[in-house]
Amino acid sequence: MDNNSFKKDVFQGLSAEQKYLSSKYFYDDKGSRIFQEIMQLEEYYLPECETEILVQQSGEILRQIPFDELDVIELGAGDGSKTVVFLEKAIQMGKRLTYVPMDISGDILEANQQHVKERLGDLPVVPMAGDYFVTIKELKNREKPRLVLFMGSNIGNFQGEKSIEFIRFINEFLKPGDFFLMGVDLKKNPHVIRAAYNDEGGVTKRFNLNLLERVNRVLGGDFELEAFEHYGVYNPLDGAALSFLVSLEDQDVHIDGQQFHFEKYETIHTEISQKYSLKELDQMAVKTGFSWDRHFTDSKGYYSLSLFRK
Ligand code: AVI
Repeated sequence: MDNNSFKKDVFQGLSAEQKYLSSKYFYDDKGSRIFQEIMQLEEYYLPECETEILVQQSGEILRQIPFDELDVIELGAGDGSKTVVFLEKAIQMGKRLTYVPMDISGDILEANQQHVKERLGDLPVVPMAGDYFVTIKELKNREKPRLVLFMGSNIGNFQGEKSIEFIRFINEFLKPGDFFLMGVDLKKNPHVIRAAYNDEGGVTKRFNLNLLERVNRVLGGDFELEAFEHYGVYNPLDGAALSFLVSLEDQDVHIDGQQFHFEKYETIHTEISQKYSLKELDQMAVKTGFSWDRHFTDSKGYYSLSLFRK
């Protein structure tokens, strides 16, 4: 991540009437490690639900996709540990796959390749490091049918209409008959959602505060971390789980010669994790140009792998 655009974004966010910092900046090395801890938390139910669906329903999902040959293109693929289950099932069913994992981090893609090699031997893998908005265009001329994967409820972190714009972008990349499979966290008992973003052990708090630590580390800021608190809230009216950092004092913070004032209890908005209903997902499919969709949910009905066909 280049420090100039980080600095520009931080200055812009902290100068706004409602202060904000983009959640994309959570994921430096330390933040990525804390996120791995979050994924292990009792309260953070999402990964377990997604894995359950992949283990139990990959066959059924793949039966909807009538192609013997397929490019499986995964956006934000990470280490691929969950996807392997899906790929393995596809191979067992006799599909001839090429797996194209995309991620901003080249290091994680190496781990991904290793993982896939151990489990699936000679499956052709074409890793692509970089921003997938850019790299995906390099695949335009490939002829095989496509299945794009976007797992982990990452769609929830897009602000407002940005989620629709993103899915439209995927739709435009696909050819008629191609598929898009997306992991989505569903609306449910608000207590369950609230707890997922306010774990007892304070891991989510560390995750959120690491943003300020990163500003201190990379941009030479002087945030006092003890003077800020994590606040996570879920609003059932619009399905948005929001995270904030709350200034516990009237205070000034300096970053590279620039001063930012915080009133006592002023907040910095740091993340949205949007939750959807299945009905909203149906509407989303239509709105973004897909002609068919079907949802595969876990046994508790907490989470969906939603399959859209162009
Ligand atoms: C990566 N993303 C889907 C997570 C989420 O649930 O929105 C990030 C996260 N933030 C706090 N806990 C987890």
